Amino acid sequence: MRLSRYFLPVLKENPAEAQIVSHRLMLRAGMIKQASAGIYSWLPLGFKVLRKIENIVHEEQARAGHMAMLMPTIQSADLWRESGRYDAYGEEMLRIKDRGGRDMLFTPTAEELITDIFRAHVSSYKDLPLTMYQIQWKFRDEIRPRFGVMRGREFLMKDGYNFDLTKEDALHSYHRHLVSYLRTYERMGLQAIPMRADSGPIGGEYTHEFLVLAETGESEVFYDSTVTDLTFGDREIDYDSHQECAAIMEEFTSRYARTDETHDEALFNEIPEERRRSARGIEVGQIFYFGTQYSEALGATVQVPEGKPVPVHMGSHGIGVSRLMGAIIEANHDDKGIIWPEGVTPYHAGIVNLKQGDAEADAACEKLYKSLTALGLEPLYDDRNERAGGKFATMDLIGLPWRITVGPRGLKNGVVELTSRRTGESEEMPPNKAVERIHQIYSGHHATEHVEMMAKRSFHTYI
Ligand code: 5CA
Repeated sequence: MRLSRYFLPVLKENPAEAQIVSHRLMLRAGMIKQASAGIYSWLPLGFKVLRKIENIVHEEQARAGHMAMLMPTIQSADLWRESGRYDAYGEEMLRIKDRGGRDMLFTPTAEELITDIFRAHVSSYKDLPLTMYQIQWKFRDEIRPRFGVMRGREFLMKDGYNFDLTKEDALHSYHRHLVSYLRTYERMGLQAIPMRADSGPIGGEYTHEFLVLAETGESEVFYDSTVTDLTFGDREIDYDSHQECAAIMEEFTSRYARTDETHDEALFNEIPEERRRSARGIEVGQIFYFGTQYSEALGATVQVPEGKPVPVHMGSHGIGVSRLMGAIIEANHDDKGIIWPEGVTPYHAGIVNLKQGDAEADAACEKLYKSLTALGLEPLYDDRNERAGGKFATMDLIGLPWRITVGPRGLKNGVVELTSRRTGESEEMPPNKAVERIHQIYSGHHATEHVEMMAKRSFHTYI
């Protein structure tokens, strides 16, 4: 992409309405524009990052054996009356009437609709286990939408639903989700800690929230400081193994880590004092096991070899896809702007031409652009007729992790400059070396990883 043709409405001034840094930076970097309270348009740069986040979610869901599908945003109230949640959900639900006077609603979550699909098509225990998910817009009429995409009214959520024959199988699904979420967040450069939480209007006996520690987080959390030493890394795991998933669950949830809703002061005080922490966190996901609550209400049963049909055990699992963008920025920025982790960066590298119009500099930039593109990478080339300071400020603000600076002086010596946005360190090298380095850096994050993974798991495909 060439910046001269890109739609990047960068703001010079700090927008007064933004109270936290991620909201401020997303507005300043021209990523989003508010349409009305808690409802945003996603401009090209913001949309690109949103797609990157979605892709990581899709890839990790596929790895865990879950199928992607898509349900409508507008649903009939009838199903929600059957489950009893039409009245129970309260003011957060946006209720709509169609021209025939029928009660409709904009989905805040989709347990009812997925259960309806299940009961229409699944009748035998042989079709279990089954896990499907979607990434779809949700609407919750929050009293206080704030902090930009962090607490929106319209927001993008990954919501997944599992159907199992027994409680034991459903707990395996719960553990499998926990493991896949750990991987998902780490690939986005985030440490999200699973914490015992309260189930709220979704209901159910088991639930964990995933929290990214940040001063601007809306949740108050309490934890044993040793939980922050845990990382999942690139270990291989067999998602079909109950045992392996349960062991990871145990490893990541046995230490004290709770949100304020479930906080237990007496238990907390059993941790040595120097390890007790209270902090703020951003909730980027939540997993639930709720047994047969919805399947009984909606009649989602399966025939078993002996006896009467039995209600299936269910769970649901959410990731705040649009909220994640705010969380990633809260955790990765400095006073000049955003610093994207490589896994979600909108463009892999910026190319800054210090002297646009200089034949040699222009030619070197074009060559870099073509070489990077040929390797499957996406460069963003600042080919505008602007002074160097302005170009650097834009690159720093939009936060691409790597910048190649090209100028006539360096080219005389056969070099360009490669700069890391995170450390600020620069190194001079020949252009082809810079291309090689960037290629190397991203090879671990490359799409082929997904292709290889899909080839290994043959029992379903997604998209
Ligand atoms: N049905 C379940 C799981 S599929 C569910 O709705 N869970 S939830 O209520 O916890 O939402 C899932 C995730 O969506 C949350 O962890 C949070 O990251 C995100 N989320 C919830 N409300 C908002 C909001 N108003 N703005 C942005 N993200 C939100």
